[in-house]
Amino acid sequence: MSRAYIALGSNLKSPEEQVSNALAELDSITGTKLIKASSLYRTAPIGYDNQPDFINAVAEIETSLPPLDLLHALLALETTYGRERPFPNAPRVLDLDLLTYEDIVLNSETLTLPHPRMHERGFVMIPLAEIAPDLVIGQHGKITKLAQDYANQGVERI
Ligand code: PH2
Ligand code: MG
Ligand code: MG
Repeated sequence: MSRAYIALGSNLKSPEEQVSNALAELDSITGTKLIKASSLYRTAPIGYDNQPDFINAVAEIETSLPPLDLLHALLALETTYGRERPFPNAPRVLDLDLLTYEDIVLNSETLTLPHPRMHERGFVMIPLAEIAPDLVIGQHGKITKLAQDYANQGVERI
């Protein structure tokens, strides 16, 4: 089994429910077990401002799926929740991002590991610090240290 971390986000159609339901459903992905879930966080939108606040969380899973199969299972789950992609960073019912998979470093067209923007996003780093303070992200370093830098990004634990 391999350990991976997933970021969850929603800002449409009862976001708290979408994220809570999706956290539980990670456990129903083939060969995959939910190990830990963070609290839910209400977060200010980053990247495209003119949209509702998000609910974000992160999860630790163990899986027997290789990285690309896991990615496709996550995208399939987004689709069953009604995810649409009208433009980059658009509001969404559910976003599931693969953050890390063991300590694999990968740069392919379909998947980059670790997630290339995770270390600069408070809505990822702060929930991740809650469940995996000692995790190290490649050259960016330890989560607890990274999370401190984003304490003022409008991330509120709920
Ligand atoms: N996701 C993005 C872009 N901006 N902002 C917040 N607060 N939460 C997100 O999940 C989020 C975002 C791209 O996936
Ligand atoms: Mg995302
Ligand atoms: Mg995504």
